[in-house]
Amino acid sequence: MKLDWKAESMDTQCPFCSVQCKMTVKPQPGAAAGAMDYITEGRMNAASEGRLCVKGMNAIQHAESPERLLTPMVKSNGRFVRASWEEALDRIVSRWQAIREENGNDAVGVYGGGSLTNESAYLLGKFARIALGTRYIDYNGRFCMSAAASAGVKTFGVDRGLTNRLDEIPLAKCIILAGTNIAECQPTLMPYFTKARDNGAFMIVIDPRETATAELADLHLKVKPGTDAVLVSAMLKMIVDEGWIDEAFIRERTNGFEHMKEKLGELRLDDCAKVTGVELRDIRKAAAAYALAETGMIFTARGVEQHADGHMAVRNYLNMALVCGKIGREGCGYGAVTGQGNGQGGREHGQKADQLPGYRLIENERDRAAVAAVWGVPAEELPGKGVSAYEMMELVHKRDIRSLFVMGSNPVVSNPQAGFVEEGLKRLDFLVVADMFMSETAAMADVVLPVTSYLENEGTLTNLEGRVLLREAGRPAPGEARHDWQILCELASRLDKAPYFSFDSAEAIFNELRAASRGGAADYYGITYERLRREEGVYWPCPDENHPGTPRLFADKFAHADGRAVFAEPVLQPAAEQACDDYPLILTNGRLLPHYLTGVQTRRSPRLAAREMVNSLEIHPGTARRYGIEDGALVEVRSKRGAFVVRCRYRPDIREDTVFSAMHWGGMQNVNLATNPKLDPFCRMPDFKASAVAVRPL
Ligand SMILES: Nc1nc2c(c(=O)[nH]1)N[C@H]1C(S)=C(S)[C@@H](COP(=O)(O)OP(=O)(O)OC[C@H]3O[C@@H](n4cnc5c(=O)[nH]c(N)nc54)[C@H](O)[C@@H]3O)O[C@H]1N2
Ligand SMILES: Nc1nc2c(c(=O)[nH]1)N[C@H]1C(S)=C(S)[C@@H](COP(=O)(O)OP(=O)(O)OC[C@H]3O[C@@H](n4cnc5c(=O)[nH]c(N)nc54)[C@H](O)[C@@H]3O)O[C@H]1N2
Ligand code: SF4
Ligand SMILES: [Mo]
Repeated sequence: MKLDWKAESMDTQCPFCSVQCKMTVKPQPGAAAGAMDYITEGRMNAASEGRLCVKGMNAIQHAESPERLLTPMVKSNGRFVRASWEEALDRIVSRWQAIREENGNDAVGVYGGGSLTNESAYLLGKFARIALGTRYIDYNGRFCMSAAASAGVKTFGVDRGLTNRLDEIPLAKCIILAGTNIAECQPTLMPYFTKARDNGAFMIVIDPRETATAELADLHLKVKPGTDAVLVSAMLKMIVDEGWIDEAFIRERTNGFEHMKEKLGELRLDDCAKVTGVELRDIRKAAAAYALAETGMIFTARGVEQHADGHMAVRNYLNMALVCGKIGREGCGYGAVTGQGNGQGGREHGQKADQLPGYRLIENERDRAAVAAVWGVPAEELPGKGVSAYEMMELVHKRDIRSLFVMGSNPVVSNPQAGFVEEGLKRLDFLVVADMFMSETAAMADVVLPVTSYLENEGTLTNLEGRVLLREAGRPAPGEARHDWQILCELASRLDKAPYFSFDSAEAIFNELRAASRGGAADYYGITYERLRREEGVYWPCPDENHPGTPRLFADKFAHADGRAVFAEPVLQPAAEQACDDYPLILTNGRLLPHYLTGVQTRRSPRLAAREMVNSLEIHPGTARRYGIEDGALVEVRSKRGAFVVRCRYRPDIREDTVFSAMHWGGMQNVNLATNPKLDPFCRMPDFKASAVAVRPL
């Protein structure tokens, strides 16, 4: 359905975070004759309840930006020139064919993103495996909640962001918000938490900084970055030693408690206080408040997860939920607060190195056979497992990967140790980027393909609750921009794989996705566009069209074969890089309210950009003075990997041993020039959030 964009209101969904607020964009006569303005209003729906934050309200500005890419761009003698789609696609395919003939199929890698719709993410996975026949595909979600995802799979047997509905949050009597800054990152969810507090919930925030979210807290544990796993071990020990546990729940619904308890015996609480920088008295207060409350919920996000032990840190938080029996019943649960608009769906349908649609595993014979049957290929033809996002960058650097196809990410800014990544990308024989804008990564490409935005590109996205939503977007594509999935179909057809990619709508792709996910952990089979329109969203798993969907997980059993959840061994030592004489401070990083990820979109939205024009370093005034740094001074922040340059901003409420910078800028302001690429052994998440650094005034 195409709309007369200039005359009619249009319903769509915010292009940014995982809440996926529904919105209506309304045209208004502009100030100048014949000009058009648009206002964006929130639309009633179960997650955002009609609210929008400042990013959603202003998203229209980047979609309308004069910087939108309108034609394919091809590099010639180091400069971009406009090209027709024919030229651009032919050039890509002929270069790929040459590279594959010379170096094998695995010489072409694919790098996706969590902003892509389910349809595009699904098709990108199929494209890598069927059209290119490469094992190398991964996506930016590896940097996002991969630690929580792998932890959920190990502990519960399945990973879905929230185990319960958002509207149960006000029923919780104690809430732990660990490394999650909801007030800036999912602002429209804040009323659920203020309601809980108004209902008498005890609120615990665990963060090295006093964030806007921490203003909610009855108790704020100002943890040292990278030490959550140990902090939680201390809480667990107190809970177990005091007998504040749910014995019946442990007996009937879990495995591994005794082993965990035994390991806790080795923990020395005094050491925990030293390691985490949190006083034992406060740790005990938090443990008691959560364990003794009638109901309770735990939420984690990137502050806990983006570490070399992020997987175990999350598993330890899940240990807390299990030991207290606070999961699977009303007002209880766990939430990995997913990040990107389709961070959840993007991790379910095959963009990940080890994964096939429906959360199936590419190394599992039955899973391979099921998906190969839907795709109509012999299972042996599907490539095996590849490597994680950052490890792909290492292969790029080594020139094992000669060409990269990036769809929906800006990896040169968002990868750890960004200097090394940039060096690698320069060594590629051929870089292709599909984007709406000339991002930092696109600027390095040989061919850039213009794609449609949330106003133009219809498709489904799965929000942080695991609720599948249909984004209806009816505006015609600007210029010659195309949908991501259309580009994949065009390329596949030129690679002689047209029969596997003959889709004429997002809905047609979704119908194949439904079949491919059928019987998998993330089963979408019962979800149809028609249902999504009627019901405004369906929670997976939903195995057939008469199934109501699954708002609350684990009510009777967990997803492991025996129906039980599994305790993890508690962590006794942090894995993070430690401060030393040369690098005496710990750098952590994260987000600011008005910007989104590497800022490609929000820096092009004048009203958002105006709120934070440049990056800065948050530093405690006491610490700053020790290094002779005045408020507002330009500083260099250096780690073993590299340095970035920003102005500093005094922040009396940050830990004195910690500095913080945002991730929304590239170039010399890029915090990732200094971050640590050490990977978590379970999920291959880089150690983004704790790097030893030195800060000096310039
Ligand atoms: N405004 C805005 N909203 C966004 C995004 C955005 O870019 N901008 N991005 C979206 C995406 S993709 C994501 S993944 C989410 C991210 O959402 P969050 O994870 O909430 O965001 P961050 O700011 O990265 O990190 C959260 C907090 O972790 C704290 N922290 C740092 N180190 C540690 C630690 O070791 N332990 C603990 N407990 N806390 C620590 C930081 O101080 C920070 O306040 O937000 C989504 N929403
Ligand atoms: N230091 C540090 N680094 C981090 C993090 C951190 O907390 N600290 N967080 C990590 C996390 S959680 C994440 S999610 C990553 C994200 O980092 P990136 O993957 O780099 O994410 P974006 O900046 O959103 O880049 C997405 C690009 O895709 C484009 N785009 C948007 N929508 C679409 C679409 O529908 N199709 C196509 N083809 N393109 C589109 C945008 O214009 C933009 O250029 O960064 C990670 N890096
Ligand atoms: S950024 Fe997130 S909270 Fe804000 S309007 Fe968009 S989806 Fe909603
Ligand atoms: Mo993310």
